[in-house]
Amino acid sequence: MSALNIALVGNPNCGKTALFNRLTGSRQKVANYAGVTVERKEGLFRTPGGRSVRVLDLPGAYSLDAASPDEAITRDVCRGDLPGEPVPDLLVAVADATNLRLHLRFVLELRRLGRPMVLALNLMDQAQRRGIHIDIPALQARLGLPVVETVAIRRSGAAGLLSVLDGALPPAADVGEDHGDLHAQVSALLAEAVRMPERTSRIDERLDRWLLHPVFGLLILGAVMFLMFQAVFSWAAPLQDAVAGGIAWVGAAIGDALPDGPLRGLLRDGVFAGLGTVLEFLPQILLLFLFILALEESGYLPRAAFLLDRPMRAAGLTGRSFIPLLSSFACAIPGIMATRSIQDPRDRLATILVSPLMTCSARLPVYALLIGAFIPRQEVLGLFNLQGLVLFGLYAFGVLSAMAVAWVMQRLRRDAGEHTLLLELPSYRLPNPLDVAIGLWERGGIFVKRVTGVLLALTVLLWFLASYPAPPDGATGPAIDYSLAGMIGRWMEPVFAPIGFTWQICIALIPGLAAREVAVSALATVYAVSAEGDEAAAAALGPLIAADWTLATALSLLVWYVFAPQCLSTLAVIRRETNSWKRALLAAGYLFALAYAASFITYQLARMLGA
Ligand SMILES: Nc1nc2c(ncn2[C@@H]2O[C@H](COP(=O)(O)OP(=O)(O)OP(=O)(O)O)[C@@H](O)[C@H]2O)c(=O)[nH]1
Ligand SMILES: [Mg+2]
Repeated sequence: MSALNIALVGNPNCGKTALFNRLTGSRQKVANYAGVTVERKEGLFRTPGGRSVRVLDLPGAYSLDAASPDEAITRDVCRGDLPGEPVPDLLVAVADATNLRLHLRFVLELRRLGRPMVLALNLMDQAQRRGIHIDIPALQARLGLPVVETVAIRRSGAAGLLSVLDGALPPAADVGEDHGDLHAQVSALLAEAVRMPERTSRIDERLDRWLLHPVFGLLILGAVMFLMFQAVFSWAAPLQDAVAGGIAWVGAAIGDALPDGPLRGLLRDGVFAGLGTVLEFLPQILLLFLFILALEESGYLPRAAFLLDRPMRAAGLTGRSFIPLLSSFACAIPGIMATRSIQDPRDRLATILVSPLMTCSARLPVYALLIGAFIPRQEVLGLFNLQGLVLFGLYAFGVLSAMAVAWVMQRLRRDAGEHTLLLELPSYRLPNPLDVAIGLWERGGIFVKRVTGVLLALTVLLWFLASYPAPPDGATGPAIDYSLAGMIGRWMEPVFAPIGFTWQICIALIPGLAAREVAVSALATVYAVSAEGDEAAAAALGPLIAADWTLATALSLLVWYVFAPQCLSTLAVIRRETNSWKRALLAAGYLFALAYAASFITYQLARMLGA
C-alpha cells in the first residue's frame, strides 16, 4: 500500500512545524513568530497502527489568496497546482486554540476546497491555562469534520491526530450549504462551541504596555541588543581562554611527537594552526546563537519589528524586514530565505541586498581576532569593556550602512507605495531550556562541520601553496617568501596597498572568498609558515599580527569585513531567491566597492591621525 499523503496547513505560528517535528522526529526550525517556515518540507513516519504516512509541512498562510511567495506555496499545494506534488489525501488544518477567532477563518476557507480534512486544535495546553473551554463534539458537528486536540511540544501530544490517521479516512468536507460570509460563520461557531474568559492574557497586556511603549520600548530594545554584544565579548572570555589553552596544549604535543619534516609542518602549521584558531571562537558564536534562539522563542521579535517599523521606514525598509535582518546576524542565508514572508517585491529585494551587511557569525572570528590583538581589554566607565564596545560599534556600523544603502535604493525607485504593517503579536513564552540547548547543539555542530570540512581543505591547500616550492639551498628568509603563495601575495599587494593590507593579508583573502572565517585560519597558516623558528610558530596568531601590523592596517581590515561579500553561499542564495544572476552580481559588486572605499578612508584617516 502506498503512503498516505497528508499536509499540515494553517495560519502562521500555530505550531505546524512543531507538529511535523513531533510526528516525524525531525528538527525543522520552530520559533514564536509568524513566517518561520518558508518552504514546504516533507517527512515520512509510521503511525502506531502501522500505516506509512508522507507529511508535508507548509508555510503559514492567512488565506488562500496568497500575498507573499511563501503563502503561494501553501495555496498551490492545497489546490493541487504544484507540478510534481500529488494532491494531499488528507488536509490537516492546524489552528491555535488560543486564537480561534483568527484561525478558524482559514479553516473554513480550506473546508471550501471540499477535500478530506481534519482539524487539529493545537496549543491546547495554553488554551487550558487561560481557561478557554472548547466544546469539541459541538465544533465537530458544526464543521462536519473530525476535530482533535494536540499539544505539539509534548511527547504524546499528537496521539489524537495519530488515531484519526489510523482510522478510515474522513469523507470529503461538506461544502453544500456554505455561503454567507466567513466572518459571520466564525462568530457563530465561537458562540456555539467556545467559552472564553473575559481577558485572554493579562501577562501579555502588562508586558506590552512597557515593551511596546514608543519610548521605553525602544530603550529596552536597545538595551537587549547591547547586552547581547557585551555578553558575546565578556561572558565568553573564560570559556575561550579554556579552549585556547586546550588548543595550545594539543599543538605543543603534536609538535613534540612528530619528527621534523613536511608532515609535522602540515599538521602543526597547516591543520592545527588553521583549525585551532577558528575553533577558539566557538564559545562566542554559541553565546550569540543562545541570545537569538531565546529571543526567537520568547515572542518578542514581532514586537521589536513593530517598534522599529517607523525608523525603518525612514530608511526605506519596513518593520517586516526586522526578523530577516536579525536572523542575518547569525547567518545571511536563513535571513535571505526569511524575506519570503515580505509581500512587497521591492521591499523584499531591498532587504535581500542589505542582509549581507548584518554582521554574520562567520565574521566574529575575524573581528574577535583583530580586536583581541589591537584593542586593549580595559574598562570603560567602570561598567563596559572597551573590546565589547568596539565590537558593538562594528555591528552598529553594519546596521547603519544597511540603512543608508536601503535609503539610497528607495530614492532610486519610483513607486513609494505605503503599506501599513500588519503583524500578529504572539503570546509571550519562556523559552524551553531543552529546546534551546538542542538548537545550540545543532548550530554548534554546523559550525564545527564547516570548520572541519571546507576550512580544512582550503587550509591544507593554502599550506601547500605557502610551503612549495621549497626555498633554495642557502636561502635566509622564511620559506613562504619563495613559495607560490608568496608570489601571489606580492602580486596582489599593489592593489591593496592603498588600504593598508600586507601581502600576508592578500594571501588570506583568496581562500577567505569562499567563507569569511577561513581568512582567520588562512592568516594563521600564513603566519605559522612565515615565522622564523619554532617558538614564533607555536605562539598564537594574535600577538604575531599585533607585532607585524600597524593599528591602521587592523582597522582597515575590520572595516573591510563589515562590507566585503566574502561568502559564496550567500551570493548563491541571493541568485536563487531573486532568480537573477544580475542581482547577485550587483550585490557582490556594490559590496566590494563599498568595502574598498570604506577601508581606504579608514586607513588613510588612521594614518593621518598617526595610528
Ligand atoms: N505551549 C505550546 N507551544 C507550542 C505548541 N505547538 C507549538 N508551540 C510553539 O509555538 C511556536 C510556533 O510553532 P511553529 O511550529 O514554528 O509554528 P508554525 O505553524 O510552523 O509557524 P510558521 O512556520 O511561521 O507558519 C513555537 O514557539 C513553538 O514552540 C503547543 O502545543 N504548546
Ligand atoms: Mg513552520
